[in-house]
Amino acid sequence: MPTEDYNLYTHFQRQFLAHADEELLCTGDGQSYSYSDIERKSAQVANFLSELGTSPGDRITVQVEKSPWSLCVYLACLRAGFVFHPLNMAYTESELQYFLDNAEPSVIICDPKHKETIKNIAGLSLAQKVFTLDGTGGGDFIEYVNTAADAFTAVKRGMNDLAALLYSSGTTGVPKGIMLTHKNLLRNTEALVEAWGFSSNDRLLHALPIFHVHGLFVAIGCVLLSGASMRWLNNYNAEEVLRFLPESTVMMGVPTYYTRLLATNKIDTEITRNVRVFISGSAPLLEETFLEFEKRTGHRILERYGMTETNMNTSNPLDGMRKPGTVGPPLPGIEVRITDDEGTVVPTGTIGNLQVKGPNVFIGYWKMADKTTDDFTADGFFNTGDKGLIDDDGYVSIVGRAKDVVITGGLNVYPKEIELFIDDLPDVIESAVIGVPENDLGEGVVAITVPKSMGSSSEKSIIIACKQHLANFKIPKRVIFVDELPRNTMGKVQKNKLRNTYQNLLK
Ligand code: MCA
Repeated sequence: MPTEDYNLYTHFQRQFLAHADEELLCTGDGQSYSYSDIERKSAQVANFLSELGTSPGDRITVQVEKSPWSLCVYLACLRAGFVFHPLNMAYTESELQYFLDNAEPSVIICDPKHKETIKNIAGLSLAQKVFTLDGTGGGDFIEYVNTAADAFTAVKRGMNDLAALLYSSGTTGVPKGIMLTHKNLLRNTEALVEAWGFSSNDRLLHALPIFHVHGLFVAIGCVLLSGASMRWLNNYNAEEVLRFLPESTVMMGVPTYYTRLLATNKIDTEITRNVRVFISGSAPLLEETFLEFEKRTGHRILERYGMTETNMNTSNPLDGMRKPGTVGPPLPGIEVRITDDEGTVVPTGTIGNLQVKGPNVFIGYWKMADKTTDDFTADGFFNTGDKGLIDDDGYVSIVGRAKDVVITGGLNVYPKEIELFIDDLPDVIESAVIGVPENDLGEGVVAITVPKSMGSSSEKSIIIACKQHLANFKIPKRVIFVDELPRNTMGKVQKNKLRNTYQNLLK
């Protein structure tokens, strides 16, 4: 019996053929690319990378600005079976060192301004396979790619073949590589296209970065599996979004995108008249944002819930009741359950540990077999580390986190990573990093620090030191000095107390 081909690109291909001459994307400055333009360019990238000797399963590390060409690199990796390894542009040299050592890529594509740094990190064996690509299609990569053939037959992929490796910093301070297969991405995208009613009539306003699940797999996936088109903005800017809302039928974003729209006086029923659904995720959407957005536009934002390890798990319905403060029922084919700390499923309405099982769930952490075993139950559920409950209607609410993590502007920051760095600074005894409410980003990172002696260190010097080693979104917005950290009888820092004390610090 022939086995199923899970290559995600092969499943997109139907739309590439059906809509060959139609627009797939248009940039903010009006450059239009048809489905066949992107099909041919991504074939050239796949051919060029293959000619370098890259084989299916090899990692391709990509740290570049969002552009039509960066989309082609992603699609080329899918087509050729390479493992796409995207990196946030904000990562610093020391962070990059870890990712490159751990992922062991065969090829690195980076922005021209990072080339020398990355070549040094990559070392001699890889240095000749470092190519440059900037946000306008400049750099040596495209010069090489332009000479490659523009047809490529996608390789067949089995159910466990990797499509992407995405890193998430962990509670221990060490980032983990999350192994996502073609099957994970395919099954989740199919579920989302169905749940959100995507069709070739849709035009998505795409302002998200494409180095995370939200902008990469959810947004691009829904468009390419349904034959839709997108307005492709390099980053989020409320004025630009307002400019293109009238032509859009769907917008996806983190809650900050919606609070920033509300902060303008221009978001109303008229400008959103063609939008059929606004989707929010990656961070909790405050009920007040939901209600204010409905008041101003008539739209009830559809909130859904996912994580890098699982892509999307639950979604409020397209048709039917969207309940603010909930993330909706599980998507078809996905099981969600709430358990107590012993692993027993708790009754409806009870708060507990949120666990997930389904074809969307990743196959494990890269080179971390023990960590993988720890995070799965004996019956195959993934322990998300989120605390939640399921109500009588089957709607899931996320009510807290078992893991110590801050979500700022839709990005996860693990306090341990920042504490380890600050604690190592010469004038610091110890620190506790917390998230506190912040109007724009939802939560902001704050470092409560015990100095060797009061006045030996300054807020500014700690922030400057952090900026040299940590990506910009991890930098504390404030550093507060205290004589000692509050601890319980076991000696554990009481972060709840700190969060209470400083709850108004960034408001
Ligand atoms: C930038 N800064 C941030 C953030 N982004 N600080 C904290 N949190 C952030 N997210 C810093 C900048 O370095 C700068 O620092 C200062 O804040 C102001 O920058 P600004 O230019 O205003 O920021 P921005 O460019 O407007 O970016 C904010 C943003 C952006 C639009 C919210 O971070 C964004 O697009 N976030 C979306 C992230 C995303 O795609 N998440 C999905 C993850 P300074 O002033 O010192 O220079 S995927 C996921 O979570 C899953 C699985 C899911 O369910 O979706």
